[in-house]
Amino acid sequence: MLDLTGKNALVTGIANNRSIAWGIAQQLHKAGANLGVTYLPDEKGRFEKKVRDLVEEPLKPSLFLPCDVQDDAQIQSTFESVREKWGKLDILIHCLAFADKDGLSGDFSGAPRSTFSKSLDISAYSLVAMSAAAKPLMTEGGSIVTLTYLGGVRVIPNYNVMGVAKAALEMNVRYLASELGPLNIRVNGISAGPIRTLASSAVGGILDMIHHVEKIAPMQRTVTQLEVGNTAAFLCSDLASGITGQILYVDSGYSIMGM
Ligand code: NAD
Ligand code: 0WE
Repeated sequence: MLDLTGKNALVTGIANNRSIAWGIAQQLHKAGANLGVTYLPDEKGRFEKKVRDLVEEPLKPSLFLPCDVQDDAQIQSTFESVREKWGKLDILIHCLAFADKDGLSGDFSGAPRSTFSKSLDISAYSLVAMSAAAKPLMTEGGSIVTLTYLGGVRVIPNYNVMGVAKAALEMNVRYLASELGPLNIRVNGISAGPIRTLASSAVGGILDMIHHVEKIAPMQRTVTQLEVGNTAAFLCSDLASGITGQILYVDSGYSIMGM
């Protein structure tokens, strides 16, 4: 049975009730995990309040921490808090990405250097930095799960710089899995089909992409945050004890189609 009782899980990437990370957090909670939640701090504290109001009642997280992954000090203090409060960490959910708008439309070759490096920093390097900080805390083994997209292995119009960031992220999964395997820490990615979220809705044409998936995918529909959450819970559980370094597609079968 899928059972995460006694496991401490740190979930990044919740922005609102449409976030994939929110679907994951709910399924980890349902499976009995003890949750910690991080949020991206902003000047007015709006994100903090929004995320706190969302998670507080249903999930009762025992940790609620600001963590901008562009800031090494915030990553360090996040995992220092985990060490103080929990002692050990079992599960890390990496569910965040960012590219400036000029990296998500127009000519791929037109992307500025700063857009490219910022997107790779937030969307790919952050998994390396967080895994390094989690490593000494995963003393009884562990599971690290990140979220990726088909645009990291095939060309999806306008995904542009994010596609390169996801390609780097997927290779990070393999190198990290290789390094951390001897410690019984597994590292995997979930490649989700398009879902309407804050990030995807800010992209022009997401609804057209969803309709395309509904036409082409074997299951003739998109996937939900809670379906992705179930797969994440599986990957974090002992049911997946032999799985590491993999990218698991949760996309209604879309990616198998050639025409
Ligand atoms: P979302 O907007 O709900 O989540 C993105 C999160 O990234 C937000 O919580 C935001 O605060 C966080 N973030 C951005 N910059 C950050 C920083 N510097 N430090 C810390 N956090 C930061 O959107 P989502 O669609 O749920 O995205 C979550 C993940 O799922 C991303 O990795 C995305 O690439 C991936 N994904 C999304 C889809 C989709 O169609 N929505 C499909 C496949 C994969
Ligand atoms: O990974 C993503 C979205 C990532 C994302 C979205 C935004 C919009 C707002 C990263 N950075 C930003 N920056 C912003 O300013 N997805 C998989 C969803 C997505 O985004 C696309 C897609 C799909 C699908 C962009 C172009 C084409 C398809």
